[in-house]
Amino acid sequence: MTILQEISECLQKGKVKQIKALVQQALDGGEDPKAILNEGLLEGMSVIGGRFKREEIFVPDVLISARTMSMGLSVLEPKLVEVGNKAVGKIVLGTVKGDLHDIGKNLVAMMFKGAGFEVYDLGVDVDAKTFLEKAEEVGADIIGMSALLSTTMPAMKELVDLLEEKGLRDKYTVMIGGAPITDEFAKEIGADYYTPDAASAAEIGKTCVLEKSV
Ligand code: B1M
Repeated sequence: MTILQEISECLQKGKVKQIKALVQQALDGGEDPKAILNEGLLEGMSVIGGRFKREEIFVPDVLISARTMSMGLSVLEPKLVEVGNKAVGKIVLGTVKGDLHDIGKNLVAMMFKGAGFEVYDLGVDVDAKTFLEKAEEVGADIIGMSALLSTTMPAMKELVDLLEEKGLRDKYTVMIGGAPITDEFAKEIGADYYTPDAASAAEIGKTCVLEKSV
């Protein structure tokens, strides 16, 4: 078994205590941090997602794997985030109201930090008003929302509507993502960008802010 497979297995089995040492061992052995993320941690979480869907495992099992994932990510974060000197811009980020999934959102935060952004992470279960208040307070360029449940996707539209209502729609770039989100949905609710993963979110965010500043 390769070390990346071991990491995936460790996450699937929810071995919270072992994961840090294993990720560190992989880094010390010269594995690419992105491979550790994609082929180790995310691969394991994808297996867990499939088992959860087929009802072979249940919420407590998923929670343990999610905690293991976060532990693994904490070792990986400094390697994934190589911040440049100059602040590119500011993003206010969170998971929408009613939704407690934060692993993807945390990855998005990491990638934006790595792209040189100041990241204001509001956590989970964030309503539209809170997103907007924070964005106004810090002078954000981007508001980023994550949703993992089909039932919480509509909460994204509430922010777009609130921005329209306050005459602030053009002030912010609205970016959205999460497993059930699509490009079509983004267009439908009037968000500026949907991206399928954290790395492309940061790339697009950076391009956007740099273009606006020219
Ligand atoms: Co939940 N859950 N969950 N869960 N969970 C899903 C999402 C589900 C698809 C599982 C399934 O049935 N197959 C399903 C949703 C079905 C649906 O609505 N379509 C589901 C369900 C039903 C539920 C509960 C309702 C279960 C219950 O209680 N009966 C409940 C809801 C709680 C709530 O939020 N109110 C629930 C609870 C949980 C746990 C708490 C146990 C745990 C979350 C722990 C945590 O996040 N701290 C959990 C988990 C872990 C999952 C799965 C297994 C994994 C999600 C994950 O972290 N993936 C998930 C199954 C799945 O997705 N296949 C599932 C890894 C993560 C890196 O991916 O977040 O998609 P993701 O992020 C990606 C991209 O989407 C993108 O970047 C990342 C990759 O680079 N991205 C963005 C994300 N946000 C972005 C924002 C952007 C741009 C890109 O711009 C701003």
